[in-house]
Amino acid sequence: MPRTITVAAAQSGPVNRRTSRAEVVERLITEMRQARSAGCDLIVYTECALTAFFAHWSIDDERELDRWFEREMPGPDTQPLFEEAARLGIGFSLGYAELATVGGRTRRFNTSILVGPDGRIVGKHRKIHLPGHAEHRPHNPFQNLEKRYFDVGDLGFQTWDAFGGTLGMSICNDRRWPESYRVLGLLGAEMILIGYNTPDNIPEYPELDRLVGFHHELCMQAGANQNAAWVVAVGKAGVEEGVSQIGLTSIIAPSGEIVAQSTTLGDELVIHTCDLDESTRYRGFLNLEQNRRPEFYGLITQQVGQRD
Ligand code: CDV
Repeated sequence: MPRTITVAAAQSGPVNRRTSRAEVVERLITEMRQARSAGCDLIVYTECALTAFFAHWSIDDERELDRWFEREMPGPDTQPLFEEAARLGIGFSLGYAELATVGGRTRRFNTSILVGPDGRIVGKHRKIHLPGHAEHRPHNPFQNLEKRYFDVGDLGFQTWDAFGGTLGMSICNDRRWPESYRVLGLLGAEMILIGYNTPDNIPEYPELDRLVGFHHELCMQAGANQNAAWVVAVGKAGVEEGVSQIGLTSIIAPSGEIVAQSTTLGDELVIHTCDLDESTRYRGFLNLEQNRRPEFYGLITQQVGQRD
């Protein structure tokens, strides 16, 4: 029996900072219906898909900051997305800013969830690698204040049995780190879902502007191939609140090849039928089960600790 997932990577065009959650959810539902009509089993939305990416500007007032976060999922504005998914029988992955109470403390996470075709939450990832800075940099044309607005994710990397396979999630900057894919690979991930907000320039590193798209693809193609997994990477695109974002929403096979990619800087569905047995074949080629050496990881951590 072939094990396939037809997946729609739902690239998002810009979201205005004044656009309400309800309006964005309407937009996501439209894409969900299109994906289902195209035979998709799963639609993947981007990082912080419900709002403009507010880490790009400075917010001093805590109560104002909280307005960008979801206190419950689903909440009143997002419930229709869950209901429509269950009605259509399609799963989804959604990135959002999460306000949570952990150990009696209020925490803010950059989160994504995986939802099954019955509309129930299957899994949750909280972003671990937070880029940017904590202090406002008034001379920059835009900020990346993720280090101020978010706590480091406390759930580690996990996989879930869903859609006939084993799936994992990462969020944006997580994709630049080999350990994200490696841990997911060791946990058996056959498909890794990633949402991102990636500007096409970083104010402090103008010399890297020409390499932004290349680095985006390089880390994901390597991560996919070295860990025998499909990677579905979904971006914000176009100019949002003065910040130009790359798009380049991509579906990458375990061979490392990009098999489908967006061609616009707006809302666009990138669709591909992914054969999970390709992941099995590449695991065999790498002899991943035998040749991976998790017993060395503790040793490496120890050695790095000693050097520090
Ligand atoms: N949202 C992100 O994590 N963005 C980073 C940018 C700031 C470099 C990224 O890794 O794409």
